Amino acid sequence: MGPYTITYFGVRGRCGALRIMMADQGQEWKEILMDFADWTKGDLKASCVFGQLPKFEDGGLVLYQSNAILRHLGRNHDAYGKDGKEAARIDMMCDGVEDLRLKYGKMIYQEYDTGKDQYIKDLPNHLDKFEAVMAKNKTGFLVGDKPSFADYSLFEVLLNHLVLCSSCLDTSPSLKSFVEKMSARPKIKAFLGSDAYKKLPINGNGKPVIILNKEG
Ligand code: GTS
Repeated sequence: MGPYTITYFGVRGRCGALRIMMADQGQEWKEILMDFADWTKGDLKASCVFGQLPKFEDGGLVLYQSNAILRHLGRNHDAYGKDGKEAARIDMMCDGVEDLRLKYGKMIYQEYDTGKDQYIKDLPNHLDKFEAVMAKNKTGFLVGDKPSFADYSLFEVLLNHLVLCSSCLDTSPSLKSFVEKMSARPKIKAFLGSDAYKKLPINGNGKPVIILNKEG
């Protein structure tokens, strides 16, 4: 498998979970960072199946759609459950994370100024579902006893939510412990501390705005 290549814009965005998963799996990959101005005038868009990035290459295999790429990594790196039943539940949880990711994206890109406060107010209602599954499984992962691609996706979306609202996991003890344990996995810790990760904004529009202090 591999070498892998990601072509994407200079944001974490829809490659955040992929990158964390590859880092944790000890998989190296190459990045082609696409400038948005070049994207709009170039031929790359026309060559992409859905006219969008990320584009992912695994040798001669070319994939689009971030969740399809996550599933591919799940199959390549034994992170797709131990049998068909676990795989089906992992798919279900990944789709649940996608629903949350879409709500988050809508708020960030379309309603940040008018909808952020209500979004944060409603958040426990969404996080409760993941908290219940995580608490019931008791292994520290959503399904089975090791991280699946759905765990990497959930982890990344929770990291983004913690930037939006640092107390958002205070009423979700299983999710809080999940984030702490995933963050402490040595390869994830190294990746999250790397310049390659830190230099990239979460989203393309610079939101959420981080207020560091009263003057900032
Ligand atoms: N469902 C797709 C996925 O999950 O990969 C969505 C991909 C997508 O929306 N890509 C955006 C894009 O290519 C960039 S981002 O929203 O992921 O940051 N936009 C440029 C365009 O021309 O549509």
